[in-house]
Amino acid sequence: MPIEIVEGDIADQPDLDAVVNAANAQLMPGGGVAGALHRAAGPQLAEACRPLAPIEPGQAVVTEGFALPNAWVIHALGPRYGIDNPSDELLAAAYRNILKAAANNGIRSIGCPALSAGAFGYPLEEAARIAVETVQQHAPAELVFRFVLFDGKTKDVFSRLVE
Ligand code: AR6
Repeated sequence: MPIEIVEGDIADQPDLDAVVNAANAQLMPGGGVAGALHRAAGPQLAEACRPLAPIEPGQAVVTEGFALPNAWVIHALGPRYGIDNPSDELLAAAYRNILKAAANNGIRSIGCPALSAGAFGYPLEEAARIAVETVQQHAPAELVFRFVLFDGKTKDVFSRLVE
């Protein structure tokens, strides 16, 4: 299963079935990825999220994509580093639950940011290692999985791990 690594905006990946939101527990618009996706999807996304919240660290839930170019959004809650413990297991669980959500909804291609590596404070190298290892171990061969990373440094760290 080839993992794709690109530098870009998670809200601008029109060729994929689903994008992953680095959500908060309330599934509401926030900063970072959640802000970008809710802005691009429009207010219907928050309405669709409301009955699904709150979620626990490591969980993932699915909604439509509304005004996004993607049919689906998989909302995953990463751990707040050092606060939601054990952070490494919860981060791996989030990626496994993204893959489960994809399988349950017939999703064949996914764009995904670096969960927990922004506002939630996870050290980049560690967050990237868990992300890449978990996806490599658990993604089915036919799934397209694209890490969409916001800056060159993050992209370089992920690229090195995938090689
Ligand atoms: N596209 C791709 N990656 C992005 C984008 C984007 N448009 N914007 C930021 N990143 P974060 P978290 C990168 O903070 O750490 C929110 O406020 C960013 O540089 O979005 O899981 C929520 O409401 C970083 O590498 O997610 C939650 O409260 C990575 O995406 C909280 O932040 C994740 O950054 C979630 O924190």
